[in-house]
Amino acid sequence: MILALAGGVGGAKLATGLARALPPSELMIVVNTADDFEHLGLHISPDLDTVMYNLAGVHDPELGWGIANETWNFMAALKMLGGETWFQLGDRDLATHLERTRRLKAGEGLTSVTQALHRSLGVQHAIVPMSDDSVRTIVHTESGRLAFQDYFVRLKCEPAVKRIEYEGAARARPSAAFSATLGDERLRGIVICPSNPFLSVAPILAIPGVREKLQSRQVPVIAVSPIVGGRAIKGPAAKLFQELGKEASVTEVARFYRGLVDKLAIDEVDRPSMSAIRDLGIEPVVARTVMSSDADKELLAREVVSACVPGLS
Ligand code: FO1
Repeated sequence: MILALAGGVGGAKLATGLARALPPSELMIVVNTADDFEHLGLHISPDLDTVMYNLAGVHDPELGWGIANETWNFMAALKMLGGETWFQLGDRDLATHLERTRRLKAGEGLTSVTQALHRSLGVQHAIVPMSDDSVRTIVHTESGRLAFQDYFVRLKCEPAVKRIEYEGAARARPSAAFSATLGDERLRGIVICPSNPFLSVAPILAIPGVREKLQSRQVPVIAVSPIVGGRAIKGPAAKLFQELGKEASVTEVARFYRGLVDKLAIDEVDRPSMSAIRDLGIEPVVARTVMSSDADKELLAREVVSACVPGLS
């Protein structure tokens, strides 16, 4: 079994590739939930939904989030009423948030709600939240303390970031399925998707016991760099590295994951950084890390799985 840690659009792309390469019994995808928030009375879980829509094949490939061929009548009506429209909720996507919120309010946990949504959309692979407890990313910026979606969507990642906090992480427990996978004797490798290290992966690692469990496992851990040739494939990763006083490079990604990963998949253009990565005790694996098509996603998934467990994919 392979455990994948994912968040954001890069995470959803590799998760899709992994789901194409491995049967449901051999893959567990654990997703960041620190981007979750309450909005218009609804519980929104952007990363869980992005992975779910991608695996269900209904995602919007242009936006990277939401559902393809979406309609926006709800947003237009809300705008007419003078409501809050900075966070776009499509009509079909809205149903997901309504149903999730209804079930959570009725007392179900986030893992159970997520499973029910997956069943309805025909997703067979296991995608679970990192935790059923509330963890919220707070971004401390030049303009003050910002809730994650305020920073990310409303302010378009413009304020310079000084520090990032994962509120609630210290009290959170990994979801039962995540915990069980970490202790599962069938676990053969761990893949950290090309998700934003600070925004998508760090919240997962901030849950007490997770980093230690990952480190003490006797299975290979491979991360895929979200930085290619000094730039982020999507999103603010490069900007964040710089604002936090680091260079946006695969070597800094390696430094971020030092002590946790055995291998780092980097793109062909980053070959010159191979020896610097090796000096950090991490084995670089050159792969095609930019995923445009489903075939790219599957190819990269097969490469990272076989770098972890030769012969499995
Ligand atoms: N991202 C945006 O940039 N603008 C939006 O209006 C927006 C709405 C949205 C609605 C539902 C959903 O599941 C995701 C949505 N996202 C939107 C994406 C999301 O905020 C980010 O991609 C993640 O939180 C970062 O991984």
